[in-house]
Amino acid sequence: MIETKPKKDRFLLVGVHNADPESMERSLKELAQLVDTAGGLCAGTVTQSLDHPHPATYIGSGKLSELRDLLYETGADGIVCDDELSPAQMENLEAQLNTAVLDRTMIILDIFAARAKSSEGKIQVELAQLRYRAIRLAGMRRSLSRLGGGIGTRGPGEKKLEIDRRLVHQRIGQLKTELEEVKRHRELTRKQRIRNHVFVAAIVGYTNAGKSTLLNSLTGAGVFAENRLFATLDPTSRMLELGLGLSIMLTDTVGFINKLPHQLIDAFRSTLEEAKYSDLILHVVDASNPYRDSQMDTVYKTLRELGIGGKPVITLMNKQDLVYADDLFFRDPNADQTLGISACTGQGLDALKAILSVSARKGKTAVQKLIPYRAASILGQIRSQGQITREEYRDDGILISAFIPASLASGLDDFPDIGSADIQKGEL
Ligand SMILES: Nc1nc2c(ncn2[C@@H]2O[C@H](COP(=O)(O)OP(=O)(O)OP(=O)(O)O)[C@@H](O)[C@H]2O)c(=O)[nH]1
Ligand SMILES: [Mg+2]
Repeated sequence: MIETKPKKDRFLLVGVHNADPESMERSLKELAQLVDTAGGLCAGTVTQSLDHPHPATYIGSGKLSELRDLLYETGADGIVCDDELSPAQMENLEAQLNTAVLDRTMIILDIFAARAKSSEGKIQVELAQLRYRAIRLAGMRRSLSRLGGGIGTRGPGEKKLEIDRRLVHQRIGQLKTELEEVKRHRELTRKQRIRNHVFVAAIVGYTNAGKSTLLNSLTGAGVFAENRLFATLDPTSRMLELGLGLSIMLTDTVGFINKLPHQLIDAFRSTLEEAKYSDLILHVVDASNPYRDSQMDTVYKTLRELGIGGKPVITLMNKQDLVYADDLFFRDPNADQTLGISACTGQGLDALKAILSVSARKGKTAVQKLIPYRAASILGQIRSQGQITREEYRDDGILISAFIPASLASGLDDFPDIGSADIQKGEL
């Protein structure tokens, strides 16, 4: 039996740089990875040094003819430009090269569309895709018809994206309403969490840094983690037990990437903002990646763009099992603390838990008290300002163990302290 696999479209990657050829090379390598993730193949690269991409054709006319020749020689199915193209650039390139013209944004949107699982994720991706398309419909229709239904044509859940201008705008309106609804729900859950005073640490970082692997190692969450870009789209939260009844919430989020399309940032704002309402940022870095420094810069830039700043940051230099010994003592100057870990081998995770315990308890005092029933109303305050780790109703009162702000602790001075030994006794 002969198995026929669907043919992969082959693309020439096109990049422009102004001064720093190294950063462009890094960006093109990443673009090749993105194209591969989206199910295409890289057939070659063409680069040009320019102060700004050419406003009409992205690259200059000389390069354009070089690109035309290379398209002919390689028989590639299209080109992918490393920056987001304007509608005019896309139309002009398509007309002059007679081939499918895609850009970095389309590829990232396509990957997101394939990954979207939850209804919120699907709405967000489709909205971002349609916003991108709304101003490029004519050019895209011609360009994509050359690829026969591959990259760039798929919406979430393999659904074909709308191409009729009037319907696109209608659908955008509909999706915005749906998204508002989902957002309201998310707000509610968040408020609930704040009311319960759960300490939240948000795991953020560049795509493929190991965020989901870390959440899995710490909590056994069973989140999909894979050696591919954007494995995670939907935020997942899990409780992490830190001993003595103290638990905090860890939230895994979508990864960042250089030149993350603004349509995605807008559409994913509420998902990405999970980090905004956290008490602490855990910044996971792939320490074994040669480009880790620029990846870290991208993460901080994206956090700023999302209005997330001024929170304590712990940078986790992950994948220490792959790092050479002389590279181990790196410190992130933007973070409050830097810690080397390996989410795979478990190295450094106990130290991380100790740091998390200290952070979660900062400014809080551990109390173990027997509250008489006549003063039971104070439990409401304890619950709202602190975290109760144990609550037991006995004949002589309510026995509680809790972490509470010092100001509240002094208000409990009149009630008897109960040591852990007494608690044990009480149990007997
Ligand atoms: N060797 C090694 N590999 C790791 C480590 N942590 C994660 N990985 C691998 O790195 C790859 C990416 O891991 P994920 O946890 O999916 O990364 P992520 O940051 O969640 O990625 P996205 O969801 O795509 O943003 C997987 O193949 C993991 O097995 C580590 O400590 N050591
Ligand atoms: Mg992930």
